[in-house]
Amino acid sequence: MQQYETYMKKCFKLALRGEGKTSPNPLVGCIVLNSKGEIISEGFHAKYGENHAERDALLKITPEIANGGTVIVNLEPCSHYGKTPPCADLIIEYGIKKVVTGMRDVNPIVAGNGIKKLTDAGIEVVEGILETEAKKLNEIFITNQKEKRTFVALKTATTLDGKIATSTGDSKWITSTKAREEVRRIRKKYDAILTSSSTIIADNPTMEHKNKIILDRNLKTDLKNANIYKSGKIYVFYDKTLTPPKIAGIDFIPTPVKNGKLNIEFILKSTYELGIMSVLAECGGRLNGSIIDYADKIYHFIAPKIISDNTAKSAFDGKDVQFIKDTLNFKFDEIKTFKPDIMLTYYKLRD
Ligand code: AOF
Ligand code: ZN
Repeated sequence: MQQYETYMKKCFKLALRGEGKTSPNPLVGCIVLNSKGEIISEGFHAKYGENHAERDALLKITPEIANGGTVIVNLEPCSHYGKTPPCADLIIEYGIKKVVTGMRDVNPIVAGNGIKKLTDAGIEVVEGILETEAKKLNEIFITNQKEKRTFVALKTATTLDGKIATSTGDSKWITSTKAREEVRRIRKKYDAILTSSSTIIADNPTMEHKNKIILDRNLKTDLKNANIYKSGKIYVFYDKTLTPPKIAGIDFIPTPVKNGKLNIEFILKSTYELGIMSVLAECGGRLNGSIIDYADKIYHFIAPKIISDNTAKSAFDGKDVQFIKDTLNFKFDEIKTFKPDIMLTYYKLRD
């Protein structure tokens, strides 16, 4: 068992090499051991549409050397004809005698059928090795498959007293270079970043990314000159009663307005329909106060600074909570250090 966990961790590492490139498909890594228990191959799902991890690992070796061996993979091998034939069939053809998995596939066309195919062929299957970690690795894929919606992450960077800027709007820089480099790495995990007109107007950020979602209700950002519009595919959500200009490279999406705000539910439904499986929201307090209702995961950078001014801008704003029993509740996940700052990750506590 201990040995399987070590190998499973190696599968996670291999899987992560495809991070940011496999959407809407999962992150998968695979190791093959020969009958003596020695590693003879490894593989991973590198990019959407390319070979699955198991196929990638097995095609590097012959059935002769794999015969009687073990396949270790973080996701149940597939049983369907998709972009490639079923991985379960290839595993059987290669004479593998044992398969060790991290989690069952949540894709309904596979869900247990891969395991069944393998056991029907007389292969021993050991399931659920580091299952919690395996599920976390594919939290986006699981949310997409089970809930048919875009996974929503939110990033904020605050002082110890939860502020993102002083009362005059000064925010450069609350966190250190190291912390900001980590933000750039986090962005790559997501299909799109999401931000708002107020952030664009206040900070004129670039937010390097292949897909950018901008919430600009009144079309008041500088659509021609603001840095954010200079690269990537842009989606601008705006009040549907207005008429947007025609600008190459920008998709304007008319959006219903509710209580003076763009309807977030509509926006998140649209992102899913656009094939955007995950977003990272990086906004100011007001929008954060709305998005937080839909957020799955929060990356919260904290600098060891205190502003101590109730007119300074808060990371989350706009709710009217009278009692502690009415707060939004979360579950802490991990703490990482980016000296001198820390990054706290937490998840929405769902009932
Ligand atoms: C992957 N990579 O390594 C594994 C996957 O679109 P297709 O035909 O490639 O099939 C995608 C499904 O295959 C995916 O939803 C998941 O259920 C299963 N396993 N997919 O992209 C992999 N092992
Ligand atoms: Zn497969």
